[in-house]
Amino acid sequence: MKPISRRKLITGGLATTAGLVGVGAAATLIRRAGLVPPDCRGPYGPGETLTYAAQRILTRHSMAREFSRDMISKTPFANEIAPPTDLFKAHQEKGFSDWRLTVGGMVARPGSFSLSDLKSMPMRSQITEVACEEGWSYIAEWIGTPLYEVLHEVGPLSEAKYLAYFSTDPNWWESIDLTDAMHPQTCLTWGMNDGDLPVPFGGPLRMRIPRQLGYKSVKFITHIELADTLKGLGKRLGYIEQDYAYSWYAGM
Ligand SMILES: Nc1nc2c(c(=O)[nH]1)N[C@H]1C(S)=C(S)[C@@H](COP(=O)(O)O)O[C@H]1N2
Ligand SMILES: [Mo]
Repeated sequence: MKPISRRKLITGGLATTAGLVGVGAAATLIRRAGLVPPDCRGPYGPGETLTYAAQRILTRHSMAREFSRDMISKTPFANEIAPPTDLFKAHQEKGFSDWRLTVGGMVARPGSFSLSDLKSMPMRSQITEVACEEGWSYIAEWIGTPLYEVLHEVGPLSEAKYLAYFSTDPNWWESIDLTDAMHPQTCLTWGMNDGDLPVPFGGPLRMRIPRQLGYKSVKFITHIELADTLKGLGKRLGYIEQDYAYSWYAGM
């Protein structure tokens, strides 16, 4: 007998629910359970909902694979990045001593953290893979502050559902839900392979989300915003107004 795939199981489950309680009620249930990704029009929108719902139900607490030290890539490949702005260059000249990460939006205590503030919190080192949607990948050791440590400092309000993160590069920002934000492997990364995080790899501060594709791991992080909706946060996060066709949820 062929084993039933996880995806089929979920498809079947959602369809059965719809059959039992009616399409409208099922849609409400699915939405209430937080299973609709924000770039999708609704529970029955295209594949995105299925992928997201399946991962949320089956893998909420699962971990991205961590590798042994001998599997660290000898020549990690840094994707091309936008030329640094004058402001970034000024920070670079000062060894990033004035770099701040600000955290605002739906939090009880908005905060501003220097790199040394972040480094004084409990840290995590993990050997994980960066996988680009274009097909290449590499493995490196990433050292940083788990995002949940920072969230603990600022106190997310109970209405907060999403977390958007912004960089000095205005074209690159992303968002995740609070499940991924609180995940133990989601880290504000400042070190790589036993050294400071090099600028081509996102130094001085990069969001690493090893459970999702490379484009969610935004480099040069300066600001984090918590919100109950992604509408109105900006062009990239409007439902179908994304600049490019990447899906919002990029779980792997
Ligand atoms: N600020 C910024 N972050 C970014 C990018 C970028 O161009 N600018 N590229 C993204 C993409 S598409 C990928 S696949 C990874 C690549 O990571 P790497 O340069 O460490 O290989 O970074 C992501 N983060
Ligand atoms: Mo990418």
